Amino acid sequence: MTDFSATVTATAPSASRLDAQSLIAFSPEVAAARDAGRPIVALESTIISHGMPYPQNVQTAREVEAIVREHGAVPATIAVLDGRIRIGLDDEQLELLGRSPDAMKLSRRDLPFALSAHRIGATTVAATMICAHLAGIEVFVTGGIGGVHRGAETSFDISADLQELARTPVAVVCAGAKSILDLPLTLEYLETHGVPVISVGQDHFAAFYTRDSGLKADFRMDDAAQQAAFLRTKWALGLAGGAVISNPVPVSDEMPAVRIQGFIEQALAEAQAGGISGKAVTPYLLARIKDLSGGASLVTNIALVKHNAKVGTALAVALNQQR
Ligand code: PSU
Ligand code: MN
Repeated sequence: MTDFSATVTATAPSASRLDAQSLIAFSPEVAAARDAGRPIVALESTIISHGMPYPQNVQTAREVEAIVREHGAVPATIAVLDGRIRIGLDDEQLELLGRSPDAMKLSRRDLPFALSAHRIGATTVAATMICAHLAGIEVFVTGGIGGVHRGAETSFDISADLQELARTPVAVVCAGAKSILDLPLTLEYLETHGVPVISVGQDHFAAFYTRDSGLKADFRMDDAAQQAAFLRTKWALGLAGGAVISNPVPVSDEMPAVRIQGFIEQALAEAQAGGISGKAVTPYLLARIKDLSGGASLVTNIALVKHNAKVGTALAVALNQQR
């Protein structure tokens, strides 16, 4: 009988070494926080690479991280570099991501490609949720989530963020979703997939640049302890998925609704005329609205992310206390 055991042992270990944990690299700060059982807040990177221009993107990312630290948690900005999911980025990595034209926008479908092909990748809400969950992080702070696009009944353009919210147990703190999207349909879609939308400080779902979408959120919970109790209960029941924590932009940073609506309509019309499709749609609209508003939308965008960082950090601290 031929003995194949040598060949088997020679090949098997390398195949079995490729598990999720071997694809993750923690920064020293995040690794220390994990060892100490401290609260950690995940932060996305598509907002850095595709959501804001350089250098405001890198500057904002650092300031948001500082807010998380100030309020008692450890920030973990997530991206793909050198074939690893990076949980926590150093200055050099953040800079690379913020100014590299090669940075890919990674959603669920793209993660294996960027990792296996060693590409530079920024994670969207969907991909950041996946990576945060693999890293044992329960709270993730961003600007706005993707949603059902206007005209989705013919384009089928529904962000993978919504499916991810239905399946991956991470709470996403955001300023709602932009009205470049169809917000009523976005809420319908979330309802169908069992994703709770929790509003902070008001009854209505937030609309990113403006506080009020005119649409009621499912639940209002102003208190981090209340939000944490809700999430602990959801997950104790074995209910899959996360939750949207909708935190409206502060009044002082809000944009006038009529003004922003005009820019949104124009950007949408230009996107359609230019045949922009697929993953390019959202970055195109964000950049156009920024230009049309003379940079005003960027100021609001930065302010709301910082506000979300405070609310998200309070939630991470509360979840840690209710462990
Ligand atoms: N909405 C924003 N700012 C953003 C994004 C959405 O207000 O930066 C980014 C996020 O990374 C989000 C992604 O996950 O766009 C959604 O892209 P799409 O619509 O292609 O799914
Ligand atoms: Mn899309």
